[in-house]
Amino acid sequence: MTRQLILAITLIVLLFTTRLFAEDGYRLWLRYDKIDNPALLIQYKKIIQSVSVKGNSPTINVIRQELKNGLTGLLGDEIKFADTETASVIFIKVTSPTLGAEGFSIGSNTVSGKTTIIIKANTDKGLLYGCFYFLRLLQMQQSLDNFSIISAPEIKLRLLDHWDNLNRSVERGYAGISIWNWHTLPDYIDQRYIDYARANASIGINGTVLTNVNANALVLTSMYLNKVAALANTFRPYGIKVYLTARFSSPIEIGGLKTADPIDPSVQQWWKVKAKEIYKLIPDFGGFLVKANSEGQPGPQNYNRTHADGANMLADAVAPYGGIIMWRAFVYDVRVQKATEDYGADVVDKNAVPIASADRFKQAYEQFKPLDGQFRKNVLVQVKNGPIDFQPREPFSPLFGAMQQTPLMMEFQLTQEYLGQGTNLVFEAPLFKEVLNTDTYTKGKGSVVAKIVDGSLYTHDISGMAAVSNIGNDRNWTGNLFGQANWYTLGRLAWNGNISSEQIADEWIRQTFSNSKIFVDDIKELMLNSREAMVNYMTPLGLHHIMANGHHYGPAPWSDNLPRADWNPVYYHRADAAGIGFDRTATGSNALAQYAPEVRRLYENVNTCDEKFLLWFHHVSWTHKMRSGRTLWDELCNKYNDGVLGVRKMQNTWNKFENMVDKERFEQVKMLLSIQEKEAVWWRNACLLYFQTFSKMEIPTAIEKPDRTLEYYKSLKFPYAPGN
Ligand code: GCW
Repeated sequence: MTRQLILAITLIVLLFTTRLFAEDGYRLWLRYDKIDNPALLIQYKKIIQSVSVKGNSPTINVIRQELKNGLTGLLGDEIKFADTETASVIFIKVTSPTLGAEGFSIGSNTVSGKTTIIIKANTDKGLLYGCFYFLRLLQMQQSLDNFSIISAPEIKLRLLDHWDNLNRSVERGYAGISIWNWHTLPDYIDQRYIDYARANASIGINGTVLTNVNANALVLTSMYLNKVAALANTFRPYGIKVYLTARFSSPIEIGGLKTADPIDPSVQQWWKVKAKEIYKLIPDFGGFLVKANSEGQPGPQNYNRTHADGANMLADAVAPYGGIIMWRAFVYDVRVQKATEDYGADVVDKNAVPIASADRFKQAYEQFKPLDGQFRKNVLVQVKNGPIDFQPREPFSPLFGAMQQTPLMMEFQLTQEYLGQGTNLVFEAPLFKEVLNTDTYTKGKGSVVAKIVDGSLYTHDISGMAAVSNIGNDRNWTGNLFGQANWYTLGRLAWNGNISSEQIADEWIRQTFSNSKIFVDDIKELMLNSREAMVNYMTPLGLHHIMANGHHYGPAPWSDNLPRADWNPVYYHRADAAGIGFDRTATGSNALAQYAPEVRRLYENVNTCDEKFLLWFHHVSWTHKMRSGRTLWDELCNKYNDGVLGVRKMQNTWNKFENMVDKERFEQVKMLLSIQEKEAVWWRNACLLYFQTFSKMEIPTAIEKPDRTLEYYKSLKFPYAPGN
């Protein structure tokens, strides 16, 4: 073959593969394709002729690079850089008390026909956020005429929590394996690390916890710390700090000590020396996230010490360097569980006696509320949004508002462990907003969760919002393309808690797919309804925790064989001949007493309780009359069916746009929606058939009859379901 021929073939192959991969979702919401509105493009080109960005710090260089890629892509011509005097888009460092360390202002000004856009910030990082905001305006095809915006984040720590293990498996991960390739670090810097940092910076995320809360002490050894430092160096120009999870028993496992008792001076010293080592490698290391005395993880209670003792010991170790400790409140009663002596495995004591009267709902509050005021200034207690565990719908955790002297950090879950995992399209913004907007009444009316989390209600200097990552090494990062919208949501909500779900969806759709009005309107509606559809086909009317054991994939309300009573679905739904639901009023576990009286009153009466939460708080008779006039049983059947219909509606909407979405992404979403439809039917049928064995009532005739038996659904097994 001649050289020319080889070249030609190579070119064709290249062309073909670039087209093939052109729209595989890798570019997330930073696609920077040429503006497809010719009139607007002419306007933009007229305004944006050259850009000025002074200085050459690593962050400033990142800004220049992003503008070069972004503007060149969006406008279709190579963008020019010029000096401040002549440029039409100008980035300037200023000294402004309103902008803080991360905020920016951006505005346009037209003088005698010439428009100038000015982006100001106190810091390089503020300019970086301003740069991404500017690019977003263009991607969303917004007008650049006379606008002026000031934007600064409400929450200080805006974090992704990766549940990534050192062997690259991801706990509850449904998007491939971990993007951290520990084996080739520190020398090999995958382009993904950089694109990860760009994506996060573009939505204001400023920290990443690299490792699983079910922690491995090895990450604190010097070999791994060097790898962590390489990631920290890569992320630093993008304003992103790294954090690690700290296994409480590390002094024993990698330090050769006999104990990890937080009051023991040798243990305290070990952590101090470890912190010194870390900060030498990573001067801006963020700090530690800790899961202790929870689900078999070791912690201070192994030594009869409190969570505060444990957190404070670590806090003292990182304090000299400005580090923080995020101590998780995801704990439930350890009396039924004990860790093994060598701390090596998560072991449940099978002989321990389940405490029948205890309610897992109450246990985090019972353990943490008494410790309020005992934590060091650099400790945040990280609380999951609800009292149980990231269910499709939970009331807010009663800890919000109860620990007024401690900064409480929000923990959401992006990865869809309980929300249909990798196959289901569920836009989570409405779930997060529902919690943030809920009034705790702990300091009178208006004491919404959002104000507790951002530190404004009880005046805390540090504040944080984290979410368990849904990112893996799948080409499109999140497995399900719409999972990207949930990642996007975390950044936007942590920056500005007032932004609506609708706006978040709108921004994401325009940048990820198209600015076409009909497309944006319809897909927005699809996204906004997706969470309620899922609640309906999985856990309507306040049902919760009725999924399969272990991998949590699919329904198993019948499940009752796990060693801890409070791991079993039957513990949560309590269905019997009389009715269904968990009585958490004064006649039951009285968990409602953990809320302010105003909240308690909202839920304590079975006749006035918001039906969305009914079975969270009441054991309700099958014939109880619902607001619709139906019996509880009929309502349950209808809700389950509505969920299925909701998914079918999503399918119809999506299918309308075959010609407006590139083939690869269109087909992917279409196939996943069809899996989601089957799974919704599965949930509905399995749950109704099972609950029917108690209600002994007919499924209303208007509702599709289950085409399989309960035995069939019970027999389904998924030994290799992912994420477990
Ligand atoms: O949601 C549950 C998960 C566990 C997880 C735990 C936690 C990391 O099933 O996989 O462990 O919560 O949040 O600690």
